[in-house]
Amino acid sequence: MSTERGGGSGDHGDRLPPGQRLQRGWPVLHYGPVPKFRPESWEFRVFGATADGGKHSFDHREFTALPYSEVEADFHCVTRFTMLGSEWGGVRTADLVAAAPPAPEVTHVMVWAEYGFSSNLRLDDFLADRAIFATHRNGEQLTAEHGFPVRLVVPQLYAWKGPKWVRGVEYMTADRRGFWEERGHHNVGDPWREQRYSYQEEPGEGPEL
Ligand SMILES: Nc1nc2c(c(=O)[nH]1)N[C@H]1C(S)=C(S)[C@@H](COP(=O)(O)O)O[C@H]1N2
Ligand SMILES: [Mo]
Repeated sequence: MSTERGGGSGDHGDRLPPGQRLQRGWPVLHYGPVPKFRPESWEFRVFGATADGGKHSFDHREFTALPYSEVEADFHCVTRFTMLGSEWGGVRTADLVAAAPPAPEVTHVMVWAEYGFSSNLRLDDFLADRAIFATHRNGEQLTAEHGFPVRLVVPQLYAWKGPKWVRGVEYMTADRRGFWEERGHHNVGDPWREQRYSYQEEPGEGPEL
């Protein structure tokens, strides 16, 4: 007789989305090389449909002067590992947006990272309470492999929706697919609905492929 529940989720079952398993430690996962951080030329740009029609740019000192917050959240990778209970420190997306507001017509954002990596999000998902441009995890500065100096964490979506080495946000008045969303991954990416692949998309969940 076995008392184990499906997926071997143990007593964390209620925090494990379907098809995920617990991971101890924090794997490194990305496409391409780890970029080198150059503090003199680094800037975080906010562009596209901004409220004032202009581009906003923060150098590293200006970015780190934005309000600092901490949020507790889990991390779900579409390759099926879940890391529970990290404390992420950094700039909440809401605080960045307050510093560089979007036009009222904005419905989606594209978050841009080094080497042209990108991920698209609905504005509501991007502005979720615990969505944060993380610079720290559990009190320690992010390492280069995990996205130093800044990576996005959107806890209610699969982790590919959180680019590492973020360099900017584009405000959009219509949806457009990012890097993985163009390459077979679901446009929305809700792990609780197991939205892993683009073929699972229902009408209205993503732009045509
Ligand atoms: N710039 C960039 N960010 C990225 C990726 C990538 O390939 N490039 N991969 C994503 C994926 S698929 C995952 S699961 C997480 C992994 O983050 P980690 O390496 O810190 O665990 O980063 C996301 N952010
Ligand atoms: Mo992933």
